[in-house]
Amino acid sequence: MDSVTLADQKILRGTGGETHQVATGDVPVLTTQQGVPVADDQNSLKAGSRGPTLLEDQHFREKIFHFDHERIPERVVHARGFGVHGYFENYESLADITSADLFQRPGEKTEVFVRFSTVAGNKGSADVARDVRGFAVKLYTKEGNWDIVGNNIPVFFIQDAIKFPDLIHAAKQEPDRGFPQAQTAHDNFWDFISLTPESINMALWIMSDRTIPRSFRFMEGFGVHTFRMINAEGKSTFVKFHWKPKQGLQSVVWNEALKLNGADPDFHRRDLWDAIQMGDYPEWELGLQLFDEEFAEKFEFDVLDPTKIIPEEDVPVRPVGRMVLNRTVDNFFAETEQVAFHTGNVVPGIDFSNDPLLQGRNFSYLDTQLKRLGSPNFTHLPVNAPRCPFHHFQQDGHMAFHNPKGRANYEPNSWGEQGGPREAPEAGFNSYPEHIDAPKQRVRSETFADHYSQARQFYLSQTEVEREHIASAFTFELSKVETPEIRARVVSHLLNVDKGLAETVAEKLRLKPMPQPADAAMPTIELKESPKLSIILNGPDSFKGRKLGVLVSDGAPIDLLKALKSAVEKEGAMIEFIAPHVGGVEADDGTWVEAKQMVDGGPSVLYDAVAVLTSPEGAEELAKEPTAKDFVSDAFAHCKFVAYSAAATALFDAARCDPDGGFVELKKTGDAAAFVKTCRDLRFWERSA
Ligand code: HDD
Repeated sequence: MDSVTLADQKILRGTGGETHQVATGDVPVLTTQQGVPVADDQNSLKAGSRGPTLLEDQHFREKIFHFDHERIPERVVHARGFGVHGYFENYESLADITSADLFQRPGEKTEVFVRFSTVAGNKGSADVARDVRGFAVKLYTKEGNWDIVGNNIPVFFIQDAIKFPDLIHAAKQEPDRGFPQAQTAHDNFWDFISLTPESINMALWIMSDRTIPRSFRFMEGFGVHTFRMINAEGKSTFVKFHWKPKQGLQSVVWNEALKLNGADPDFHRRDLWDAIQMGDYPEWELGLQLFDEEFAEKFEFDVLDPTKIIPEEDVPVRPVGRMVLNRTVDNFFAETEQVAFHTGNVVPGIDFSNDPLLQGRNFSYLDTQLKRLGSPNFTHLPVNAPRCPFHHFQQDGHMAFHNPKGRANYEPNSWGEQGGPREAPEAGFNSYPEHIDAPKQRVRSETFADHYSQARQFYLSQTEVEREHIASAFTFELSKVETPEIRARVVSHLLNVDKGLAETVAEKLRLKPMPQPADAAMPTIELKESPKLSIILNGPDSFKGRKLGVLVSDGAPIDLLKALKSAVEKEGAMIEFIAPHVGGVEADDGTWVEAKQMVDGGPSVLYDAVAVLTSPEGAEELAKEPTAKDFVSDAFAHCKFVAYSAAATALFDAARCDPDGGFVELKKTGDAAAFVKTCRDLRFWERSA
């Protein structure tokens, strides 16, 4: 419904003083769900002005009835998510590899819907929890919907889907107490991990900064499993899917994450919303790692094992198209809540591998949608419906919108052209006819048995700073584990990954005595480092899409302020002013500078870099504000770059910050552009050394 402005309305006062906004002109009339015009939406029907409410009040009853049923079950995992629309654009024809229609024509655009999510937290939890991020993409192709239901980490905790309920039970709130919410720093989670050696590679990934991304825009996505691509001749090529952000990779630091969750629990969704509203559309390239049976045979690990990667240095990622996210939803519930992804949704030309986790997922997703959305007709909801024509004989059920016309609702039938849709043996979806001749058994393949080598490779591929963060994350999480035996068991696994890492964690925990290394089915092998696994080594080459927060006071130097604003905007970045009063400040030439945030509500954790532009009197005022001091000392602690006008040093003194190489004094307007260039490095990591 269009918004109603006061000018459109006639306002009447009821006898109790309540406001009646009465429809006039083009403003639509409020109706019941049956379309009956409503005369009074302020008062229920009563016997007399003070009498009991009457049962015959149909409008009241319908309104309350509907309200009582507004909630649907939240997703059992990935409950907290944020969805947006966009498109995928194909670079070149991939007809030699796959017959999938969307990859046939260069420049072809396919509509997409993407839902990013956290895994463990409930719907109302905070965005920057340490957690894996879901990265689910629905591609509405001309031959049906294809869902790549991935994560921002290319490996998973478990090898067989039968363990998924145990993993998730252990990760979510403990059942007797109902907490902790949205965090893995508790006994049950680490108990499960320490008893499940196959999860150790993933444990290294989740203790890295990958699980505290700066934004959805700055993280990779992965299909995780090996899939197949099948071409028109029926030839199969194995494939792993990658989404590479053109914005580069970026994460926050842990102390920042803790503060962010208080300052803005919606930090990630707000970031994506703001970027799209401003026309700064995030982009990812779809990359394929393509390989054949021969490679699969000789690779050190089983390509069906979802706890392993194939290093990009071994099989390069081939960019085949780009995805642009350019439209926010019209309605969160209708789209983000009701969207239903399913790994089983593939199109002709794409097929599954025998990865046991993928096979299990293919069973789970349909089931969960029925529970959550309440009807097998969830595909009729606009966000889930294919954009291409569809014809089938599935009918009836709750909320059926698409029951076909005509007499035939079965197949085969002899009704000729009126008899409805028919099969397409060639063009239709055909499974790859893989030959299988094997005994039925409950076993784990021996080719899945090496649980530590890739964990070691991941750890050694990180920069020094990132390794420290991993050690600190393990220490933090295990410090919240109350049972010493569980802490020791985790460290016993780390001993098989890297002795130095295990010793650092043990020391920080004051764990004594040092446990023995965990029993391993296979010795850890030395793999070559893979620089692509580091976030810092794959950061952006510009400050574009990032945000500078400028703390200003009355008397702020207007020339520097303007120079900074123009340099930031020239880079394609955002700038926000933070002031002691949200109304703004008066700059040194009398110009009024509007603030976006009051300093209490705009801590420096919300920004990628900060500046302090003030006058001597202004700095003195700021120095009395605890939140202004925190603004500076947090930026310092989080290794952010800081620009400042000379007077700001009084605030730095009050905040006990010693300006170092990451502090840039703006002496003249020309220094602003140089500062923004410095910010391309995102952090002054030397400070953390
Ligand atoms: Fe899953 C949701 C990703 C393993 C069962 N999963 C869900 C979502 C993502 C993933 C991104 C949210 C989709 C959305 O935004 O609506 N899941 C993964 C990845 C996995 C994985 C990358 C491992 C590689 N999942 C996995 C297993 C099972 C499930 C092994 C069960 C056997 N996942 C579900 C589910 C969910 C789900 C219960 C909950 C809500 C939903 O499906 O729609 O069916």
